[in-house]
Amino acid sequence: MSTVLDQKTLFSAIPTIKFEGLESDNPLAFRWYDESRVVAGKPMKEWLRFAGAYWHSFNGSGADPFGEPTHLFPWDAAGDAITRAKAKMDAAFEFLTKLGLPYYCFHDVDVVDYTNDVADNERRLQTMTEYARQKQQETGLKLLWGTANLFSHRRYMNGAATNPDFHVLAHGAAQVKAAIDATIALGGENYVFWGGREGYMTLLNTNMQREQENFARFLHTCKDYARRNGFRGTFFIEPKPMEPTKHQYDYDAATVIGFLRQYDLLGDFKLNLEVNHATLAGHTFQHELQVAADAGMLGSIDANRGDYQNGWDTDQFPNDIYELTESMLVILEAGGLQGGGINFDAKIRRNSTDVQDLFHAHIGGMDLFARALITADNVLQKSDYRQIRQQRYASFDEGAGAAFRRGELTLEQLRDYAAEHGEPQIISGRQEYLENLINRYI
Ligand code: XUL
Ligand code: CO
Repeated sequence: MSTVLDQKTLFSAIPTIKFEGLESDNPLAFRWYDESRVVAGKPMKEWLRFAGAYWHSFNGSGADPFGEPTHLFPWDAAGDAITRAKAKMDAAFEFLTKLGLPYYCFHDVDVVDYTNDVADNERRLQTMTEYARQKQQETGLKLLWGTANLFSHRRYMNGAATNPDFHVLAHGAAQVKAAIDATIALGGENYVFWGGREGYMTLLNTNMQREQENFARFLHTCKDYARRNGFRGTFFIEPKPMEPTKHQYDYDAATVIGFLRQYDLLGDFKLNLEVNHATLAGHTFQHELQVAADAGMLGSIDANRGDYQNGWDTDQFPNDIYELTESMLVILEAGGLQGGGINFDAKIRRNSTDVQDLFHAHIGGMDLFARALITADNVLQKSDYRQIRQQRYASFDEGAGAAFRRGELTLEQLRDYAAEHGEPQIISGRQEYLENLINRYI
């Protein structure tokens, strides 16, 4: 994308990407992702529900704090805001269709440039919503989720829903209203809140309790509006511990679940978990998935990966089969994602400037998830993985252990059990055996 190509020809040299299997050495083909192959009772396509992320693939310029853009998109030179937005959407749908991605996701400002005029922004988004609706009809592509960007504009520097200034909160609400309208009009299946600036930089100027109460009230207000207007999908909160704020309120899955419970939002909201956000919070992705699954809140995934050496959100495409297989074990055992899918919230590197790079990135990610799905299913079906874990807790399935779980034992009775039965056996957790098991099925 470093050379400014004619808009219509940007992706024209790239063929439609097909499944060719493991024998293929074609880098523009899938080796694992065979969308109709049935795994664990469902076609892969239904387990994975892949989505392309508008913001990275069609807005991400490759610029970093040290350097100017390296991805020069031809649609940026196409004329006025709506003409540019339409040219970008043509390219986006061409890309998504060629890859066979069934879904896409966007922020309001990804689709069309916004100004400071609320009514003008609404008109712009409505125009582009109508354009997208036609494109969806032509291609069969669907909207996995919509969202509003309440973090880039300077007015949000102190937060949107948690801003100390009500006037700013109202602007955030105006944006969410328009983004919900667009999501409903496009048959969007979910709506995401990622609170990039919903947090604080220093407690010295922050009333944390007030901000969190306002945040909850804001979410209730948005949810009530959407429900009144016919939105039946799920709202997702996307946890992240920091960046851009020093301390984000939606720190991790457990924190968000506690927040939703405290403010009576559990019925309408689930979680959209992102790999690189999990690792920034000091967790594995698998941990975050399991916390959500255990609460019945595993909604959707933002797929990417971080960098072992960097402490920030590098949003690289996933490429670690071991990590993903462990993640797929959690997802399969939870029965899949609730309403969501796998959105590639990932960007090609600043110096990846060939048109093919965006395809290679997505093909790699899709193949990796497909392979992880197959591998995890094999581990569950063919190995003693489940049995080992079940056996580990067997002492709670009968006798005194089961009585304890039923709440029938007092502290004195537990004490007497310990005294009567002497010192427990040393029982191995067998971690290395289990790790080898996963590698065996990879
Ligand atoms: C930022 C991030 C966002 C959300 C949507 O780290 O992940 O792109 O996914 O606002
Ligand atoms: Co994300």
